[in-house]
Amino acid sequence: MADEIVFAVLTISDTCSQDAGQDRSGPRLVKLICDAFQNAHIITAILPDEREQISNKLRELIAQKSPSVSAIITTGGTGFAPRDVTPEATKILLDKECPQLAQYIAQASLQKTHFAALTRGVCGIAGSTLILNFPGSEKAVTECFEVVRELLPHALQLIG
Ligand code: MTE
Ligand code: CU1
Repeated sequence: MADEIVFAVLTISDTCSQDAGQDRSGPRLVKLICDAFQNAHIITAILPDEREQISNKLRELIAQKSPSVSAIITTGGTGFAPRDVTPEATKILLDKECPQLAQYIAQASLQKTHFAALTRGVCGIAGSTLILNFPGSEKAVTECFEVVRELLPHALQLIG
C-alpha cells in the first residue's frame, strides 16, 4: 500500500533473545505504534546484546527498499552494564545525529524518574530511516514513545 508507513521494533536483550516470551517492551511498542498510526506496518525482531548483530540488523533494515523502513525503534541495551552496546551499534550507521530529540526524550523522562540519567540512547538518521534508541522496560518505552508520538509524522515527512 502506497500510504503505509513501515516501522521496525528491535528488542535488544540477551534474555529475550533466548525466550521471546520474556519480551514486554517490544510488544508494548508495537501496540503504541499501531494505536498512533492506523497505516503502520511493523517489522519486529529480537537480538542479543551483540554489537555486530545489532549493527548488521540495522544495516539490513536501513537498506530495505520498496517499501523502505521509515523508523526503527530499538528497546534495551542503552544502559551502563558491560553488555549494553545498542548506542555504539547504532552510532556507526548514522548519517546525522538528532541530539535535540534525544535531549527532549531525556528531559521528559527525567520528570518521571531520575534513573533516566542512566540511559545513553541516541537518535539519528541513516539514509531515509529515523532510528531511536529507547531503554529496555515497558514503562520506559511507554514514556519515551509518548514524547515522540506527536513529532513522528512531521519528522518522517521531512526525512522523505
Ligand atoms: N527512561 C524512562 N522514561 N523511564 C524509565 O523508567 N529507566 C531508566 C533509564 N531510562 C527509565 C528510563 C533505567 S532504570 C535504566 S538502567 C536505563 O534507562 C537503561 O535501560 P536499558 O539498559 O534497559 O536500556
Ligand atoms: Cu535501571
